[in-house]
Amino acid sequence: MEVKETPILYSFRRCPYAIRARLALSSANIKVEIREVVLKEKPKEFIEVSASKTVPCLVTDESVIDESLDIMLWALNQNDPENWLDMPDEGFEVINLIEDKFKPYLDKTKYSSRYPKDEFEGNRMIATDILKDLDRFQKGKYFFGNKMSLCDVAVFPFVRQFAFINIDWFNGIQWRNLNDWLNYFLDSEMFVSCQKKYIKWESGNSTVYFP
Ligand SMILES: N[C@@H](CCC(=O)N[C@@H](CS)C(=O)NCC(=O)O)C(=O)O
Repeated sequence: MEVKETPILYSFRRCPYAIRARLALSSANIKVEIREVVLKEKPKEFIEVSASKTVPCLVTDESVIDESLDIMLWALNQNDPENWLDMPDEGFEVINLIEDKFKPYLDKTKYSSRYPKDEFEGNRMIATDILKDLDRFQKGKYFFGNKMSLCDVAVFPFVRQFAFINIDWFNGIQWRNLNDWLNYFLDSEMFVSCQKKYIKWESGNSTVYFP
């Protein structure tokens, strides 16, 4: 019988893309060797293998998967006990909207000191309006009804990041469902167990497995 190597996941605890990759690997119950990358000191092993030099990056004995959504799909296509892939195609449109339209304004709000001061309110408002549309769009407890799907999991880490720029301000908005949805994730065993702290990986460290 062919023995497969344990895949290696280059990850960073706080990165929203890495969070969603870990959530999918954990749901699929796929064990990986986790290597915590400090983005300012990327290890040479990571630089050599990742074309984009971004985390997450999953190295299997067959390929290198450099995009978080591809890592999620790779994991869930092998094992999807919670049926996250059971989602209308519209889910991918929502994921794209968050990555392409929301993320730039999330960054401009979060890292506002890098941008002109007078643009802060406008940038934050653009990001908030996108989330308000999503809030109206939500069809139940989750985006597509009462069952969690890939879309919820792929989008959650970005909404979380935006909310915690100023959680009091975020909580002050009259959300229809989005705040309950966010809190559900934040309090879930699933998320908490994906946010364990790991020390920075260096060649020669003993192997750490996730989940
Ligand atoms: N499209 C990539 C984006 C990943 C990404 O941008 N990750 C950030 C961290 S949140 C990163 O590694 N940035 C590289 C750097 O800061 O040097 C994915 O979905 O995996």
